[in-house]
Amino acid sequence: MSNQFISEDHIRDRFSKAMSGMYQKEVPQYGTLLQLVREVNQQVMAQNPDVPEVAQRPEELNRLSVERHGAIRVGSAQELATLRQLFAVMGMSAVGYYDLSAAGVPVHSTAFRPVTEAALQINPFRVFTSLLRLELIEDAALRQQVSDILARRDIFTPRLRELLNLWQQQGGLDGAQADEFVQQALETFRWHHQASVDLATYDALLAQHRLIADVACFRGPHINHLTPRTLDIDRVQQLMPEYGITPKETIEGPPARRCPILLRQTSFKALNEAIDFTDRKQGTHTARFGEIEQRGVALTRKGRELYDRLLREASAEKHPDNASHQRHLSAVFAAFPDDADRLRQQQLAFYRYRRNPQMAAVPGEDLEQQIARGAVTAEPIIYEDFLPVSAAGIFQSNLGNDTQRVSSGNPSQAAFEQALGAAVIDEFTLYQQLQQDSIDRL
Ligand code: OOG
Ligand code: NI
Repeated sequence: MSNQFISEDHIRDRFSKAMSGMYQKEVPQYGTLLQLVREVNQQVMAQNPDVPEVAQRPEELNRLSVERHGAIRVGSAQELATLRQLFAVMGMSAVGYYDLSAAGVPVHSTAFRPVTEAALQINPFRVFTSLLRLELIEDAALRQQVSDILARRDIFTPRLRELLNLWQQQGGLDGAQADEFVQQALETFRWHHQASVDLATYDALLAQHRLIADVACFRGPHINHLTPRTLDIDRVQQLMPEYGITPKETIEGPPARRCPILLRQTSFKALNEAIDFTDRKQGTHTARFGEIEQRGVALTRKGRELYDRLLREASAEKHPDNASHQRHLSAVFAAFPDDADRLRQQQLAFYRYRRNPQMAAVPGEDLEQQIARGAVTAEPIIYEDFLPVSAAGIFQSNLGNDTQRVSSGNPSQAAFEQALGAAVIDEFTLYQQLQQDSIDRL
């Protein structure tokens, strides 16, 4: 029986491709961005055959061409909890907790993503998922209105709910059911030209916070961006205007380095799209954009503390244009070691260790001695998660400069997990485990 089931990884692969197809149709500028990223990735690989992202692992090439992340924002605990089940069908678990209220955005978030090495290799598709924090809306009447609107909608199709039950009963989905699941799941992420409220309600929520209007005024949590992975984000940022795309002013995250760390991101500005309201009035809504990312090595807690400290230090000085922002960042990040030996020896970053089959092991040698002799290689473990300060920067650039900020609530991982119906996985534990597994295999 169970061998008729399609693996979770392949359902995820189909879903991420279907989602990318849908988003290219809905937002043609995203298709242009994909084309630009493909061209730049090809140039980088042609000019620099030993670019670390691919030279060390040819199988990374498959990953690079399918890799995407996306983001959605939901309004209630029930919606979040059902999403957890939906993503479980595709082998995606909630990893990490991100408090965005610290940056004036009334949400907290997690990333649904695959967690095993094998699953990440097939397709690392992730969905950054935010839950509106109604308690941060100060106006009590408005808070009640939003919660009433949200209580009236169902963001999942009836057939999707049936398929989720079937998956639970059977322990999997066969080929036809998997295809149907992908189609039904896609409906949750689709754009709606029609709002579920009248224009006056939309305007009132917009005035409270743009994000509240985005979450509450539509039938579903439209996917608001998709993000391919590039091998040269500085080049793509520079080329965007030539392709008719307006980039966000600055690239988020660490500066360019010889050994890339964590995650660098930039996006194009959200489009202003025509909306029909329930009172037949016309208006517009600004939500959907495109983004690119470049990923580097995952940092240990110690490395992450250093990153956070340097980023804070750098933020004391504002540089609105990207070139001077990057120069300033590079100067501050001179304090972050930039060679693999020091990153490893100071336990700042995670590595995957492999034995060189051509060289014999020498008894009594420690790991660093084996690496120095070339008997063991250390390759960076790629960071698969997100960065709250960068995420806030992406949110802000798409909410417009007139955005009202909410007072920063306390981060509340416990409340988030209660809504989710499960604990989120700690990302550091995952990377530590991958590194340890590779050491054990030596
Ligand atoms: C999510 C923004 C965060 C990222 O890549 O950091 C994000 C959103 O705008 O809903 O996607
Ligand atoms: Ni993103």
